[in-house]
Amino acid sequence: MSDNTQHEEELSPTPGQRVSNLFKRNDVRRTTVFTFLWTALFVILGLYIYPKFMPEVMSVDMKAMERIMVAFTVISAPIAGLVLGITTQALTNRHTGNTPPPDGPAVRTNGPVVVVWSVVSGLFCLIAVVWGLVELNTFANAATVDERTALHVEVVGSQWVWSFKYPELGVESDKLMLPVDRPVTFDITSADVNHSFWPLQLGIKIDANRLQTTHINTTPTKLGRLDVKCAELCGLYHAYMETSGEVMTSDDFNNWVTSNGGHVA
Ligand SMILES: [Cu+2]
Repeated sequence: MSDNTQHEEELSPTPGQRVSNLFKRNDVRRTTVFTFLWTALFVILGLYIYPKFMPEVMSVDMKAMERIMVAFTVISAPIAGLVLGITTQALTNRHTGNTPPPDGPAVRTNGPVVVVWSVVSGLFCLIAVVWGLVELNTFANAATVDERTALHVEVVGSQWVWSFKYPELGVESDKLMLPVDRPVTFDITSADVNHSFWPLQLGIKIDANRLQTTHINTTPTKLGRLDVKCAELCGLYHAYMETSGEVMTSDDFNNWVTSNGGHVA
């Protein structure tokens, strides 16, 4: 071993020292504080504020959708927090004067830091994948209904309206009326171009294709207003291709059926 190598080994800091040296830098400390503040803000927004702006939860599917939105916002909060933390530090600490700005070693060459961010962001991705698969299973279970007892609704999308037919009850409507707590099987098709059937509060969405029937099941679990939109760009008035509906009690639903000329099974 040459004298030169020995000298370098004595000087080269351990990984722990490199991290603690990094945190002696004022800019790194400020960035860390900003990162924590931004992360906390996004965690609070994700947990308490965003769900208030989402459609009301009226089925198991929509509950799963809400959990996914909340979980993914919280998981991504530290990443957004770090980016905005660095940005805030850079924008609030402008260098003035004629001297060149102070510069330290680049963070990207700091081994421990690189390992930490790779492992941590890898873990976030893994959690997101596992969480997504678990919720997919929730959707699969919620979609399993007994089709003999389920209410059948035939949905037709056309430029630019939705129509709903209840074959067992002899009723047709341009509003989506459903009884609460009864499984529903939707049979969906299109009269012209491709559309996508999206009753927001039920947390389901499926293509409505010409010459083809797609199926999706769910069970409304809460009384209230439904909004139905088209989620596939389908022409000039796509944005206006929407209607409303209601999840009602079984008695109210039967009344609606009979008052519209249908018969209750
Ligand atoms: Cu459409």
